Amino acid sequence: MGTDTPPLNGWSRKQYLLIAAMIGTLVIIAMAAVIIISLTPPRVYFSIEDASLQDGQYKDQKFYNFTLSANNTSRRMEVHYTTLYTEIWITPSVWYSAEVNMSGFQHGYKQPPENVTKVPSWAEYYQSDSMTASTQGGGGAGNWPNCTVVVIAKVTFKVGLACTRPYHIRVSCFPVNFLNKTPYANCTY
Ligand SMILES: *[C@@H]1O[C@H](CO)[C@@H](O)[C@H](O)[C@H]1NC(C)=O
Ligand SMILES: *[C@@H]1O[C@H](CO)[C@@H](O)[C@H](O)[C@H]1NC(C)=O
Ligand SMILES: *[C@@H]1O[C@H](CO)[C@@H](O)[C@H](O)[C@H]1NC(C)=O
Ligand SMILES: *[C@@H]1O[C@H](CO)[C@@H](O)[C@H](O)[C@H]1NC(C)=O
Ligand SMILES: *[C@@H]1O[C@H](CO)[C@@H](O)[C@H](O)[C@H]1NC(C)=O
Ligand SMILES: CC(=O)N[C@H]1CO[C@H](CO)[C@@H](O)[C@@H]1O
Repeated sequence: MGTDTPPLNGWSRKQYLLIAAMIGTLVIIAMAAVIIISLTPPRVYFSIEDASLQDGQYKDQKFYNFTLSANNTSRRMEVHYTTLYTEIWITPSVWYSAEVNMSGFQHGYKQPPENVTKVPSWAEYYQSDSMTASTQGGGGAGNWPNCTVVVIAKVTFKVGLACTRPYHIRVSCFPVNFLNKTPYANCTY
C-alpha cells in the first residue's frame, strides 16, 4: 500500500501544476485583455459636413449650421458620450460655442459599433465676425472665412459589461468655410 503513495502524490502534484499553469494562463489572458482595452486608441472619427450660414427667424439673424458626423469604426465597442461639444474658431482668438443636437444618438448618448451618426449643430452668427477677423488676419486656429471647428468629447468604450477608462478627445476640423458652404472637412487628432 505504502508503495502506491509516491506515484499518487506525483500524479496530484502534476495536477496541481497543471491547474496552476491554467490559472496562470487565465491571469495572463485577463491582464492582456485589460492592457489591450486600456491601450486601444479611441476608434471614433469625426468630420464636418454641409457647413453653411443660414438665415434665422429675425432680420439680420444668421446661424452657422453644420452636421457633425461621428464614425465609430470599432467592430465590437459601443461609444458612450459623456460630453460632446464643438467650438467654431473664426480667428486664432475668437471662437463660438456651438450646440450639438444629441438626439441622433441612442438614448441621447450611445453609439453602436460600426456606426455613423450624423447630428445637426449650430451657433448664432454675429455681424461683427468677419470684421474682427479681417483685422486679425492670423494663420493659427482659424482664419475667416476658413474656420476651424474643434470637437471636444469625453467618451468611454463599452463591450458587454466591460468599460474602458474615459478618453478625452479633441480634434480639429479645417478648413470649414461657412460662407462658401464646405461640403466636407475631415477632423484630425
Ligand atoms: C440652421 O440652424 C437653425 C438653428 O437651429 C435652424 O433653425 C435651421 O433650420 C437650420 N438650417 C438648416 C438648413 O439646417
Ligand atoms: C467610417 O469608417 C469606416 C472604417 O474606416 C469606413 O469604411 C467608412 O467609409 C466610414 N464611413 C463614413 C460615412 O465616413
Ligand atoms: C434635435 O433633433 C430632433 C430630431 O431631429 C428634434 O426633434 C429636436 O427638436 C432637436 N432639438 C433641438 C434642441 O434642436
Ligand atoms: C447608427 O446608430 C443610430 C442610432 O444611434 C441609428 O439611428 C442609425 O441608423 C445607425 N446607422 C448605421 C449606418 O448603422
Ligand atoms: C481659405 O482656404 C482656401 C483653400 O483652402 C484658400 O484658397 C484661401 O486662400 C483661404 N483663405 C484665407 C483667407 O486664408
Ligand atoms: C470619414 C472617416 O471617419 N474616416 C476615417 C475612418 O477610419 C480611418 C481609420 O480607421 C480613418 O483614417 C479615416 O479618417
